[in-house]
Amino acid sequence: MWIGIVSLFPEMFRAVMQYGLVSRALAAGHLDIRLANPRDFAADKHRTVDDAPYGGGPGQVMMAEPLAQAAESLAARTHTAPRRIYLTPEGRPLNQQVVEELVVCDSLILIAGHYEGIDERLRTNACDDEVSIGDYVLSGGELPAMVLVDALARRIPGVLGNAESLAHESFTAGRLEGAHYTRPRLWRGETVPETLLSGDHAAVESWRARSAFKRTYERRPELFKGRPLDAHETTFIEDLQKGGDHA
Ligand code: 6GU
Repeated sequence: MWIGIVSLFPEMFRAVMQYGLVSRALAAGHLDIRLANPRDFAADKHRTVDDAPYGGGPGQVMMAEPLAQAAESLAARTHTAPRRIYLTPEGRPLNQQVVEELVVCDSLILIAGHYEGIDERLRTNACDDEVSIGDYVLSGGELPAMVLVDALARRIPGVLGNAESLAHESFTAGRLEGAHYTRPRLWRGETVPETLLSGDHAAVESWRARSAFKRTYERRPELFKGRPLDAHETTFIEDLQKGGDHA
């Protein structure tokens, strides 16, 4: 997957590009990330990229032309027409479904805005999509762009080693993950659930399913909406309501 990013602070992206999963995806050639700074496309010697809003009011607005040129310089470096995404709190909320939808794109351009926003004409003419990472306001689109890059990278085929870590994971199956434990067996007086030490694979699987179900039921019951419960899950709920959970 090819991702171009338009940002006034391209150095911020080192944070994701030099560490962890994204850096591995880059090194293995599963992912290619290119950056362009709209300041390099400013028309004046002060390299101005923002101006006062027409009609007055506080704050500054990012000018359309430097952003458009930065995005176009990136698009010229890829072979497929990239889907252009503006990161904004007014965008559609990012969730795993949106990630799955975007990861099938060959190329993306992510546009990170600053100040009070970007000129509306860029949004309507040079963006295909708008994405938000939640109902709170950040000072710029860089962190949201990094969030999206990370979520995408781990869904690119070949990036995650262990297929199981995907299959069992939160939201892939429409639920949260359950509890995990590792050594030592006794930590500060607290032990590990017996079933996990039993070596009984069927019992372990069942324990994990219950643990995941319990967590989802207690914290995010709305995730079950639109998905009928199976017989096991119905029994889990009855157990939980009786206070007799085992996970
Ligand atoms: Cl995508 N941008 C900004 N500036 N703030 C946000 C956001 C995006 N998503 C949530 N808050």
